Amino acid sequence: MKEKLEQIRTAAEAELNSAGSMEQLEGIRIKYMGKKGELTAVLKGMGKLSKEERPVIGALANEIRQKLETELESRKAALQAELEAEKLKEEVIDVTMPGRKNSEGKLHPLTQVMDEIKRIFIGMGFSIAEGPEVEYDYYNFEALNIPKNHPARDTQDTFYIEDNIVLRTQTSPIQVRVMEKTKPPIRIIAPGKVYRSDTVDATHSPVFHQIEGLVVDKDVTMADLKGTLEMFVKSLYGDSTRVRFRPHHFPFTEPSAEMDISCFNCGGKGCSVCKGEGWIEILGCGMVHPKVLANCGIDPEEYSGFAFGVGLERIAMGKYDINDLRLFFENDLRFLDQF
Ligand code: 2NM
Repeated sequence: MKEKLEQIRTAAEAELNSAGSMEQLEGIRIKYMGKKGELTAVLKGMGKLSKEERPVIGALANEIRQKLETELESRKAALQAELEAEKLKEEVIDVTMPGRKNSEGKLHPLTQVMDEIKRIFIGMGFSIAEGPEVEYDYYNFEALNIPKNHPARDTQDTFYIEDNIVLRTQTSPIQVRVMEKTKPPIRIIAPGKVYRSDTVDATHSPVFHQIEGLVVDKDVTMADLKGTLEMFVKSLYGDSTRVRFRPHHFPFTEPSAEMDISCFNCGGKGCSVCKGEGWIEILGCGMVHPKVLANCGIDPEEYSGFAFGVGLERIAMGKYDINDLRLFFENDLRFLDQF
């Protein structure tokens, strides 16, 4: 019996020393010390031993079991440490590595300027109106009192789709459509793309952006026009901005004017931005022509209105000091990233 126990000890110790995984260690525990284990079997068979033998073999068997249990635990601990060390090595993080850069999207500078202008007019009670970019000749020209022989109608200036269908050359056809179906008061801005048959250069593009505005109500006067537009540019360029109006001609407004603002760069003293003038041209405007109101079913004896048109590219070029309009349309990220 004693030899049997020593044999178990030797075999178990050898197996323990060569075990390479937690599963193997558990297998060894079951093999020797489990319910049906070899060592357990010896302890269970103690009853059959003689009175003299029993305490000697019992002591030895217990000693071996304790020894094996201790060794098993320490092998487990060592293996656990080994596995953890390996895992740490595998998952090591180099905290000195540069981080992954999040690429940050931004709005196109024209969209930013468009949003800012919309925000200002919405604050003054205007709503936003939209309409088709492919438009009837009637809405783009005829209703706006632009006569048949007007140079704007020429194929030199306008893209024709068919005889009576064009790419809109301004956003005013939107306003004609709104006037046709809305009883005043009307307070709208009409933002969007417009098209003209221009050759591309630093200041011309066949596609550009406009925001036009329209107010129609009883007793609307030139004073309302001036007050509204002065508020607008003071919001956009700052409270110290001054305005001046120069007489002009548009077929759809009478009287018509162009509005200048005091130079946002030099305040009016004269600099390279305003080319020594102290003033910068910013928009066209006027009182809606009675014929235009009548064309849209609004009685010019009862109602009057003012309208204006702003070129977005020109505003953005001034605001961001951009000298070539083509940059807006090339989508070069080196340009777009700057705004
Ligand atoms: C401008 C300048 C002046 C204008 C006129 C109208 C309408 F539809 F009411 F007749 N909409 N926009 C207008 C007036 C546009 O752009 C430079």
